[in-house]
Amino acid sequence: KPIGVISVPFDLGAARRGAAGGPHAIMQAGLEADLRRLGYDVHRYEPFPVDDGATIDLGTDKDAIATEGANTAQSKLNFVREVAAANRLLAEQVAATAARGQFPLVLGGDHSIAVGTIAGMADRYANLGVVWFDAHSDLNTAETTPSGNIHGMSLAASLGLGPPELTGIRGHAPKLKPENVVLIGTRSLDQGEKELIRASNITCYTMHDIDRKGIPLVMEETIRKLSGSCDGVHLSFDADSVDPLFAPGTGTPVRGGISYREAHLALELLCEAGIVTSAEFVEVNPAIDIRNETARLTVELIASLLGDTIL
Ligand code: DIR
Ligand code: MN
Ligand code: MN
Ligand code: MN
Repeated sequence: KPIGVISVPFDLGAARRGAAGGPHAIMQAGLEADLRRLGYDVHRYEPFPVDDGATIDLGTDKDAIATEGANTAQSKLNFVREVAAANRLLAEQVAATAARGQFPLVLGGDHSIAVGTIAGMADRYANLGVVWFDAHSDLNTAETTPSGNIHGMSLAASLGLGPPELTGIRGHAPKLKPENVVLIGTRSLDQGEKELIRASNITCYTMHDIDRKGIPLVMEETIRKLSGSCDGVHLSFDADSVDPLFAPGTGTPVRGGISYREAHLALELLCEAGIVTSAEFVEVNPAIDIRNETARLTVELIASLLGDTIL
């Protein structure tokens, strides 16, 4: 079982810095040993050079920049040039990893990197499904974003909505069809995102739905839907989908998330279904974590997705 671990130390898409340390924190928490224990042949790719320090003063106050040019469209897309550059590289690396027969496992980084991962996988799968665990929906566009932060726009970009620098990576847009997208754990939506979800065929299991149906039924419905219509399935897992009680080390925590066991059970059920063809774990921010707890949770969740069982 070959697996390709791709580290993406990039966080210019986020509201605050720190998630660039995610890959290192997750490796420190013992990912590689766990994968080997589960029988995987682990291929680790060196974190690629992302355009960051060369053009960005690390002391830059992003809010100040956003306010300065608040009336221009450009101001609504913080660091879009850097985000696009990182995602072009990532898309290429993901596509190459999959072409070698390895399961691409991407470690973020902020959630803007989903653009590149999905672009790389959409090369292979014309009907790529996506399961998007997140407190948010990341469905903003330049027109609707309240923050200008691109980690809140990456799913929209993958659906072909957003700036051409992002939607056009690897030459074709859209990468995803709305009917192949399932959001799980949603509890913080901006107005434009709500309107887009209501007007589209995107499936959205909010925390309200999870409370009512329970994770087993939510996952059963998700698996049935995607296995019927998709040739591949990408799991995009934002650490903030989990309740901050269990995942404190993330940049935009929202209380009322899925519990420790709900997160595990969801990924155990995805594993059992055998439909996932790539995965990414994003928004782990060691700078605000507590004893690397969120990175350690992430290692456990990756193990559940990849076959670890209690007994
Ligand atoms: C918010 C926050 N919807 C935005 N999004 C986050 O800035 O667009 N996504 N934090 O993970
Ligand atoms: Mn090998
Ligand atoms: Mn997200
Ligand atoms: Mn989020």
